[in-house]
Amino acid sequence: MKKKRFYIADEDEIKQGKTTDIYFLRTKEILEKEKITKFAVAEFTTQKFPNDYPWAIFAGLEEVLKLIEGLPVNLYSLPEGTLFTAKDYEGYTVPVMVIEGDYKEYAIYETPILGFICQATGIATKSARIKKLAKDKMVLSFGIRRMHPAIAPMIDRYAFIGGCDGVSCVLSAEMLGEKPKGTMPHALIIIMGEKEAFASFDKHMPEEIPRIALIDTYGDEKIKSIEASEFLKNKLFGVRLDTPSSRRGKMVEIVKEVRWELDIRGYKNVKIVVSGGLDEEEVKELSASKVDIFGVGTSISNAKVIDFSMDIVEVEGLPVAKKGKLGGRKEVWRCPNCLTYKVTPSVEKVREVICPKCGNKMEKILFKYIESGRIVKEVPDAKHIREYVLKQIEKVEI
Ligand code: PCP
Repeated sequence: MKKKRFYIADEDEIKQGKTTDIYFLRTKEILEKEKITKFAVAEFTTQKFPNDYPWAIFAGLEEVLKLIEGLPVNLYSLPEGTLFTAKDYEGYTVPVMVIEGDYKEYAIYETPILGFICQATGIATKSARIKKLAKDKMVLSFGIRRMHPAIAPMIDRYAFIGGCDGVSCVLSAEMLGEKPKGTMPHALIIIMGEKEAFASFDKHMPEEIPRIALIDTYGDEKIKSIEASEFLKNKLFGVRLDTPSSRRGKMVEIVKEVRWELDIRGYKNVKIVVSGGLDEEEVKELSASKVDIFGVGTSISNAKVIDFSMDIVEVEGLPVAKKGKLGGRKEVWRCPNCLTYKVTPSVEKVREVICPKCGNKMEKILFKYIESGRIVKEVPDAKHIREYVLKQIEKVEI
């Protein structure tokens, strides 16, 4: 193995299944040596979400397709960005993805597939929850500094798909086809001094970069917001409050004061950006206040994973699920109106399902994405998936 600078798996190693757990490699070896070929259907489900979330945003599919492409298997899945519940209306677990084929052909990929969807779905779900709590306010993903840089583009992709309006990472934005979003760091002010930093930012940054002055480095948020407004006048787009926790009494009150003082001096257009230690409670509380933009880091980039598992439920057409799991292949239906889920056994060949909650006709929502290793259904780009997510979260409670 070539000497690595960083402790990461590269694309080829992931594609070759080298990030698998050893016991899958041993299983594959045994099945090959015993010349056992069994057509197995395996599904991906989760028993419950972290913190009893009522719903989650399924994500990670595009990367799974790239991993599985070329293997002699079929793959069915919820579309990327689909809001789902862990259990259906009657409490049956909802399969989000199904893979089928000769088991030994896909055995070693269980680990990387789970890795892709568990973390991606966790980040997209947290991002969607924070975006919903932020109401119409902008949410920027500032959290890659808390995670291994090798996964920065992944974190920001799913933060964006989940609903964030922008990401701060240069490479992530490039891969998303977006412009990176950010303000200025305390470091610039510590090195140059406040007014010099504001003036130089304005002098050197291209016009389209919003002039957002960071005002909590040394002084009082109210006083410094006024000073920055009077210094940059109509060039000032906003002020960022990243008040350290030791000074962060009631942020809602600080924001109210800043808004009042700026408004009575005619700086009604100056936006208020808040960042630092924001999670659901803080965003919920502040979204009712005069904050315009939230900079959210750790709570999204370090979001709890969704604990998916893969389970073989059918072998050679016979139901074989282990204890605690439901046997046999299943159809997954979702109500287009209230997003309620219903799972039916495929053997029953159910043709129509009426939503038990709102009476609407439900729709099948597991689609074939891979047929004999060939991708037969494309995943839309991140922007379209984000819009799909925003439409769905309008229909549900947090
Ligand atoms: C942090 C930095 C991040 C924010 C806060 C994310 O401020 O701006 O973008 O924080 P979170 O992870 O708590 O949500 P600082 O650490 O003060 O850094 P800087 O001076 O670079 O803005």
